[in-house]
Amino acid sequence: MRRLSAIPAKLSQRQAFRTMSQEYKPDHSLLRTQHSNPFINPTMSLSCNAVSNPSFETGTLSPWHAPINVATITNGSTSYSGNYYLNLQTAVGNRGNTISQGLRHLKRHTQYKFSVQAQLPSPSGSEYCSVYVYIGRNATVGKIASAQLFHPGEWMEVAGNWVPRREQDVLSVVAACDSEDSSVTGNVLLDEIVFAPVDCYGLE
Ligand SMILES: [Ca+2]
Repeated sequence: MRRLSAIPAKLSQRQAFRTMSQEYKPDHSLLRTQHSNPFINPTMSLSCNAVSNPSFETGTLSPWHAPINVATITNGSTSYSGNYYLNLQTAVGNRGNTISQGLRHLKRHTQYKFSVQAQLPSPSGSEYCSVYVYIGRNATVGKIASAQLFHPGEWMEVAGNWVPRREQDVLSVVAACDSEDSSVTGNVLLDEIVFAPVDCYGLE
């Protein structure tokens, strides 16, 4: 008798849960504020970030382009997010090396936010290194962000804003290091490169 009476009780709990599930509608405005970092929400990252292989988690450089033998994808606990990061060697004469990739389906007249995590590996033979980011062919006209890195072993966000003028364009990230001995090359670590409309961050 007890078992018979228990079964309807369980059924009614299930029915109640089903009803609650059907009535539950996620609040997307809440989702945006809570997940301001698009990497916390994989769905948002896919729909928002215009950058492919943004955190180098494929373990390869593609579809980023770089000069031969200066861009190394590394696996280790140093990474800012995921398992991999990019180790970009800078050029002699205190000059920069660049990674770039073509972006598609950009929304014109829409405010985008760019950010990249950058770090000087320790030890560093350079006085400081810098990161410079631009869109298109002209590094001056297309400048999005720049920053100087002074403190080895710390990830630092380099961020800026941009309004795309074309649906397709090229994103370039340059790393250069400054040393008294200009024959020395430096290294800058890069990870989690995001270029996404600001409304994806819940900033609108
Ligand atoms: Ca990563």
